[in-house]
Amino acid sequence: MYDTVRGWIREARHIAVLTGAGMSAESGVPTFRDSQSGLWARFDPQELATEAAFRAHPQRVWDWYAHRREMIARVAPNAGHVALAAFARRHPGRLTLITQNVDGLHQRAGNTDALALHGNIAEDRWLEAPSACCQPDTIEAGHPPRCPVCGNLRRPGVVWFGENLPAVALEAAEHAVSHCDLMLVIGTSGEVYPAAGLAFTAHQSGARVVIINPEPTPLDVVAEQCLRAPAAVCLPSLMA
Ligand code: BV8
Repeated sequence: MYDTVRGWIREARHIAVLTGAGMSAESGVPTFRDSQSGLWARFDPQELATEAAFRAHPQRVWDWYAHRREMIARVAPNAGHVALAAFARRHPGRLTLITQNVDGLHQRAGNTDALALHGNIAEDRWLEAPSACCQPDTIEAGHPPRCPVCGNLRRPGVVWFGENLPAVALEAAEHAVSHCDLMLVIGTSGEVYPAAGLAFTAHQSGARVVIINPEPTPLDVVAEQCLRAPAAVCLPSLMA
């Protein structure tokens, strides 16, 4: 099975890769499926990762992201991130990396052109459209920080549930999966759309789909091969 997939990778003209939280699991970043640790055990990410939650409880949501940022600042890309970045470097233009992850680990490993469908947790932006008074150098610290003149809040630069994905990244991802001959779907439960839909688009466009995930997912129906293995364990040999 591994030799078959290795052969498909060797022959592929263009490979599209979609990654999810499982890609960062071996870096020590808990996945969304994992029960939230400690303080956050009683909150459901799908409740917290929304604009409504932020407007209703700005401090709680801000502190949840601050907690996740501190944890992500302490971790490093794993062997899986490194293997994908090394392949992309050795074969310029042959691999398009699409990620649902907001942890920036693919970018830190070297995939600086990764299509970050759900944004980046390290970035902030204004909650309301900024006025002339909303200047980066006068932001008042706080939980969340705000404009001292009009009170406009800073919010994490991620895509919340119910928000549209960045159109440029999504279009580039749709294009990549419609024109690839192989798609690797790594470490995602395949439950969040429109990202999960990319696997179906690849399949309908005639690409082979390979899933790398220790567990079954709803996307398995379009997979020609499912490698039941952790990403950091199998990617280094697959992408060699
Ligand atoms: C949208 C950033 C158009 C934030 C994230 C009602 C109203 C509005 C929208 C909807 C609605 N009903 C449905 C929707 C669509 C909704 C959606 O899909 N909901 C789901 C829950 C049904 N989608 C949206 O809202 C999207 N926007 O549709 O806009 C629109 C606009 C208005 C109105 C309607 C539609 C926006 C979705 C983006 C949300 N933001 N992240 C933040 O991070 O705080 S999503 C977030 O959760 C992650 O980014 C990621 O995408 C997702 C978690 O999924 P996974 O990455 O797959 O991770 P998970 O933990 O689930 O699974 C890990 C997997 O790894 C497991 O399978 C496990 O087995 C595996 N694994 C574990 N260890 C390893 C491993 N694999 C390999 N190796 C290992 N070692």
